Amino acid sequence: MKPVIPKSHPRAKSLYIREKLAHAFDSGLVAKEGLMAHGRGEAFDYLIGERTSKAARKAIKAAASMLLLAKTPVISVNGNIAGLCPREIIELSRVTGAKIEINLFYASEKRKQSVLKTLRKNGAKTVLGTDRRNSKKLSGLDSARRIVDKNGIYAADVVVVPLEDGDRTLALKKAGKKVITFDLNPLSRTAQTADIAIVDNVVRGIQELISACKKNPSKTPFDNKKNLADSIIEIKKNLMKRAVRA
Ligand code: PTJ
Repeated sequence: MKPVIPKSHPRAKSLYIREKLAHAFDSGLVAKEGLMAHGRGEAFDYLIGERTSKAARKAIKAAASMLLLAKTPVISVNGNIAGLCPREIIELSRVTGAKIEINLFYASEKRKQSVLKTLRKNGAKTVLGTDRRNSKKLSGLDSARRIVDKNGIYAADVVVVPLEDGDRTLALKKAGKKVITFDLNPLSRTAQTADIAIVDNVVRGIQELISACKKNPSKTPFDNKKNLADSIIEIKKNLMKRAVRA
C-alpha cells in the first residue's frame, strides 16, 4: 500500500504521530476522547514549535533524578500512551526500576486487555492494574481512575502520569505521592498540580527522559511553577518570532 503521508511533507513527523494514534484507536487501544485529547496536544505542540524546549529539558533532568531516587516508582499507562510509545514505557521502567500499571479514565475491561496485550507484545513482563483482587480506592476521586493496584500506584512514592486529568494528580498529591507528568499544555490543572510537569510531546520527551536516566543526573532544585512560567515564555517568544516573519 502506498504510504498516505509523503516523507517530504513539511509536517510529516506530526502526521506520523497522528496516524499512529489513529491506528491505535482502530485496534481498540485508544478511547475516542483520546483522539480529541491528542488534537489539543497537537495545537500546543504547534505553539511550542514541535521541539523539546529548554524548560522541558530542565524538567526532564529533574524527573530523571526523582525517578532514580524513588523507592517505589510506578508508571501509569492509559490508552494514548500505550498507543504512542509502548516500547519506551517498558524501557523507562527498565532503566528506573518503576512498575507499570494500567489505569484508564474511560475504563473498559476490553480496552484494558488491549493495552495489556500491547505492553506484553512490546516486552513487558509484569503489568499491574488488571487483577481485581489487588484493587484499592484512591480517596478524593470519583472517576474510574480511583481504582488502583495495592502493589502499584497505591503503594508508590513517585507516579508518572502522562496525559493525565487534573483530578487524579490532585488525589495522588493528597495521598502524599510525588507526581511527574507529560503535558503539552502548561496551563492544564495537571501541569499546575504536578511536582514536575514536562511540557513536551510525550513521544519526544520520553526518549529524552530515558537518556537522562541513563546518565544518572544528580538532584538539583526544581520549581514547577517557575518552570511552567518559563515554558509559557518560550511559547510567547516562539510566537513573537512568527509574528515578525508574517
Ligand atoms: O485512555 P484513557 O481512558 O485513560 O483516556 C486518556 C485521555 C487522554 C483521553 C484522558 O486522560 C483525558 O481526557 O485527558 P485530558 O483531560 O484531555 O488531558 C490530556 C492532556 O494531555 C491535555 O492537556 C493535552 O494537551 C495533553 N496531550 C495530548 N497529547 C499529548 C499531550 N501531552 C503530551 N504529549 C502528547 N502527545
